[in-house]
Amino acid sequence: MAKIIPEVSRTFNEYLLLPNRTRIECSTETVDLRTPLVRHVPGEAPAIELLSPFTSAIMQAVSSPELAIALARNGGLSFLHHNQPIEDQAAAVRQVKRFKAGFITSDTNVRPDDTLGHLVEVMRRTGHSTAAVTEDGTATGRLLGMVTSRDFHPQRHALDQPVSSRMTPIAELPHAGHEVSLSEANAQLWDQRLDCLPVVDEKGHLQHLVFRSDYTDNKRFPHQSVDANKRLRVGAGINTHDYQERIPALLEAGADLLCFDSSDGYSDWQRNALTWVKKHYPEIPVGGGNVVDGEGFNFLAEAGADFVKVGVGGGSICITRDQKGIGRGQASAVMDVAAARDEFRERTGEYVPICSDGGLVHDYHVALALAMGADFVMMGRYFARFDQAPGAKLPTRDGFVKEYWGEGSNRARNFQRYGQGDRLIFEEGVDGYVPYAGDLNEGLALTIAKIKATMVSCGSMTLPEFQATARLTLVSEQSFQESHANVSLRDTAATAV
Ligand code: RVP
Repeated sequence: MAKIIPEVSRTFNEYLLLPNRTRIECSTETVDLRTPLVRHVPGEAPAIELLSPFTSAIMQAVSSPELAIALARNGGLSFLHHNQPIEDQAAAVRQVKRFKAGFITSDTNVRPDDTLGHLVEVMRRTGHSTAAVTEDGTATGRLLGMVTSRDFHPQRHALDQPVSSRMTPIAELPHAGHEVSLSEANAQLWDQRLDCLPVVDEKGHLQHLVFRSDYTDNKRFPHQSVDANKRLRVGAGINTHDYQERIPALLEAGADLLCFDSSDGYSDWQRNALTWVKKHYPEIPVGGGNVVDGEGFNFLAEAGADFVKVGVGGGSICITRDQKGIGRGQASAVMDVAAARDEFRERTGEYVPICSDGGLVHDYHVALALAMGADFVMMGRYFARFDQAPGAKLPTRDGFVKEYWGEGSNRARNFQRYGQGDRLIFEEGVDGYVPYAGDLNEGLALTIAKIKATMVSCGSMTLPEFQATARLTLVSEQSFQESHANVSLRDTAATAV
């Protein structure tokens, strides 16, 4: 007969934190959310740590270069998804590593012989009113001029005219060489009263645009995740199928760390792949997962995983539990794996961080996951709601939504993740929408503020202290009801998550 685990499989909604004594020096200004990302000896600094314990899911609908840049600037980290050709994923890594604050890669580009009508269409699509005119119409082609929405009017100028008829040609266009610093670029913007300064390389190919409005941008992000050369950090998802070809390309592009992405990481496939990575690239941190218990954690930690992701079936777009009857309540999974991690540390003298992946619906769930022992969290739905996520933003009767689809859905067809052979035989994910939530910088700042406030109530100034001292209580269905407002709300905005 099958073995039945006596503990009930529980999830975050079933728990609340009890307040602990808050000392005077413990405030939201003094709370430090620093956390280790990779295996290390306790007491020694980990090779990579995050100043905010957030990573974005290894998903098409979530981890694009734009999102990775925004998240790393806020102290977290993205794992760029592997459900794309190797060269595309490597190019995405390169895009993040080449990011220079204030130096924008132009996303609104046309050729000189494109029509003004085409330009209007491109500007409408990107929402930007400044376009680079390059020889081949790409962001890195030879720069021939610039054209802005102030240079023509769709009612005044024939839309079948070429862009070249209205652009400012390069000979008359102030621009800078690629060695220009941000402060020099800004000086030029102000001295010459420009809105935008194109930066070109020695062959005249466009590299970046610097806008006047980005001038103060850099000061907004004191906690950025950066490498020794001050470049933003970025991770890359890999699978157990083509890793031998994919990894060299990702590392060549500058990926800081890797993570095997699988709905079930407790497998010989993943152990063999981890062994291969550790043999060929011992200096590169690589995570494994997903698992839901101590047994799975030990298996991957012993195979060399530098961190282990926890969670099966709890993702907001996930139907693995419906389809296969596999999974575990996320709270039980995190607490079980955290206990195994601590036991592994006692036994081996090495600390292997764990990540709670999926099923975090409310901001306070993040605090619960951290209190339960997670070193950091991974979220898909949460990040998919922001401007920087790749899904389309669509209007509905009640406001805007963003597209969000699972890697196990027919839309993503990520068969490498689901171990169903070389094609997806049945879906393990759905294709849907999430409420649009605006700019990541603002949304994440709010979430961080709430987590810090929770930690202050629990009297903790650091995450290790929070994990060591937090007290959790199980809630009954009745007390869960009591937790919500029990009046008719005047302002519905107050209920928005
Ligand atoms: P959520 O944050 O609840 O949206 O969950 C995101 C997580 O769900 C991912 O990090 C991944 O582990 C899992 N996932 C991704 N696709 C699917 C699926 O199609 N079933 N599940």
